[in-house]
Amino acid sequence: MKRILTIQDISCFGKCSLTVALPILSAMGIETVILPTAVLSTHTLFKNFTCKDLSDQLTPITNHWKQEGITFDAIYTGYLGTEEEIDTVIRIIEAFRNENTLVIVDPAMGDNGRLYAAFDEHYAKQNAKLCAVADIADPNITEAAFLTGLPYRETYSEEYIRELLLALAEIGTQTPVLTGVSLSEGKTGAMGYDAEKKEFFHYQNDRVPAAYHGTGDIFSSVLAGAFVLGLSREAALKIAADYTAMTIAETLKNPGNPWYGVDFEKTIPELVKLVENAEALS
Ligand code: PXL
Repeated sequence: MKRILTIQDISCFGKCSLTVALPILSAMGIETVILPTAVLSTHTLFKNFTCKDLSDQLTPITNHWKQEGITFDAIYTGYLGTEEEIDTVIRIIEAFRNENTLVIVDPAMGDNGRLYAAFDEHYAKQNAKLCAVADIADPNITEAAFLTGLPYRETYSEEYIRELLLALAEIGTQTPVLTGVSLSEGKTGAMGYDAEKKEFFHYQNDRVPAAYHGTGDIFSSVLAGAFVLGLSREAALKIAADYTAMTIAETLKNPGNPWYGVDFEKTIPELVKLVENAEALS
């Protein structure tokens, strides 16, 4: 069984980061090791959330794993809180990486043209250092603009998306994947660039008319899982985008749907089928 280490916070309530990554990756048949960077009462879109930083635990925990000879097929990082934490995470990646380890970075820090309240441009620059060591990094357009210094555009052409992807590859990411990319009316999806082969690839599905918190974490977790399972880059984009769209559609069916996250739990059996079908085709 493949083994992945995922490094992100635990938002106890709110369906994001580790409470999404762990069930999704487990459902995909991957042994999932967690390294929690902080414990929050909720994610940061709630008011008055509590936060206990666990940064000082990261090195002792990973030192213990080293002593035990524990290794990983992949390392997947999500929301991180501080610049120092990013430095520590880069050191952990360096300590555990070998030539076969896949490193997947979701540089979660903003959306809709703005950084989340906790972050500034300096943090974004630091996040670019993490993306520089990634095999795959999957920012949204906002994050990509902050990572590369290119302007953020709400309406754009395919050329702009290609420009962002090339700039991300320039930073050092082997295969950048841009999320939330709409290249035609009523469609949304993702576009990637394989810097080694110099090839662009993309996948679009029908846009489900709703935006929910936590969907970026769902997309990234499935994308990470798909790459770890060895699916092709096209199949990885498709399964991540299709599952994310499915969870949003399922959430919309629920009249009392939660504003703080999506009902991804209901579609886990579909995820298992998507993985089985993709594996049978590859
Ligand atoms: O979904 C990304 C995320 C993860 N963790 C925390 C967050 C957010 C986004 O706001 O606040 C704590």
